[in-house]
Amino acid sequence: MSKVLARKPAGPVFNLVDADGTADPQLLPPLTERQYIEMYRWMKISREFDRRAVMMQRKGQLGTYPSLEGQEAAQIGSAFALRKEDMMFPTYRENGAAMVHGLPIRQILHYWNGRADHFVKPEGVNVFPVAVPIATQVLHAVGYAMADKFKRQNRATLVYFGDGATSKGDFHEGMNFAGVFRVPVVLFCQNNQYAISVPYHRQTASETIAEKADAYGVESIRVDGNDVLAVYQATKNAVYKAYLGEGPTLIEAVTYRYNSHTTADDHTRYRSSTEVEKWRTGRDPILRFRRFLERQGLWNENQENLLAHEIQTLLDEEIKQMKQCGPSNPLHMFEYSYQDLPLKVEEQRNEFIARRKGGGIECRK
Ligand SMILES: Cc1ncc(C[n+]2csc(CCOP(=O)(O)OP(=O)(O)O)c2C)c(N)n1
Repeated sequence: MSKVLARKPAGPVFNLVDADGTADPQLLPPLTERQYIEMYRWMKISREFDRRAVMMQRKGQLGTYPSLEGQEAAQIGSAFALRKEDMMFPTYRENGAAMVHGLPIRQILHYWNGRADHFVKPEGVNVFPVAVPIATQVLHAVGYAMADKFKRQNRATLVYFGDGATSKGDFHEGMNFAGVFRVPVVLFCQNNQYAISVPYHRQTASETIAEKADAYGVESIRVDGNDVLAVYQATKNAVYKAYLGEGPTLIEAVTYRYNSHTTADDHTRYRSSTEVEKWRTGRDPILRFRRFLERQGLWNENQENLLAHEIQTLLDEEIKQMKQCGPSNPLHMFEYSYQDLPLKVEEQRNEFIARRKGGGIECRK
């Protein structure tokens, strides 16, 4: 008779602040009131930035844009747990995390506006360029962290990816290598429930992403990705472990994306509005943290209004600076990858120039 192997039940989701903002004071991370408010401020900047970016895309001022709305706690909480010298490897969706780690907002806008020439990161900002191919950055990050280990650099590398990326070989190769060589890397999965239109249950038969770490001898934690303090604490622990030379950690932050995958798809075609509303109204990360701050006596309506005004002024200025750079140069898509263009790519470039002639898009150079 065949034996049916019992599945291990999914572990609990690590959570510190409830939806109504209540928390056990004994369990809270040792943060100052200023740090709490700073976290809240960045969550609000991220959301407002995101909404403005979507609007700019609609007006033709940015290219395709991947919204992060709903994922602010996962991004801000994790980025806050890094020191300036730690390295961050984002995907295309981590605009909030990248700005917390020091990437100027106008530069993020330049990227989405196709301005490769303005996307050289400032000295000392440890954010790797955006990865659009799914999961490739896992390998880059693991290699980067391994180099740090060889050089005895006492720092951590954090790499972001989505639930869909865990179906790629790169994720598994990175996990395996990180596990065998005890690499100082934090593998941070934002499980936002969808890979474009593919829901979690079609992505993997595993109950959780976190449990995938077991096979590689890597420690993991499943955290409420809409609870900024829980995300912060889980990441801080993982980062410390990396500093101490105790190897990698996989973090699964359970969260939800409110909008379409990017401005190029329509999420109403693959999920119900009831499902989206359930997350928006019941589990919103910003609302939850605001309630927490209010309960702590750290926040009120007046401060909220002042912050809204500050953010508007900040974003107006960043957008103005970006627009002052003029239109992007489409020919740049052929640059920055090769010293000498391979024949095929050169042909494509020449064809592009020929087709564009008189087409209204300026090709400088
Ligand atoms: C190698 C590769 N294959 C396919 C794609 C097309 N693609 C873009 S985003 C995406 C889904 C990614 O989902 P997930 O990893 O969950 O991240 P999310 O976008 O939800 O943050 C796919 C398949 C790609 N960019 N790269």
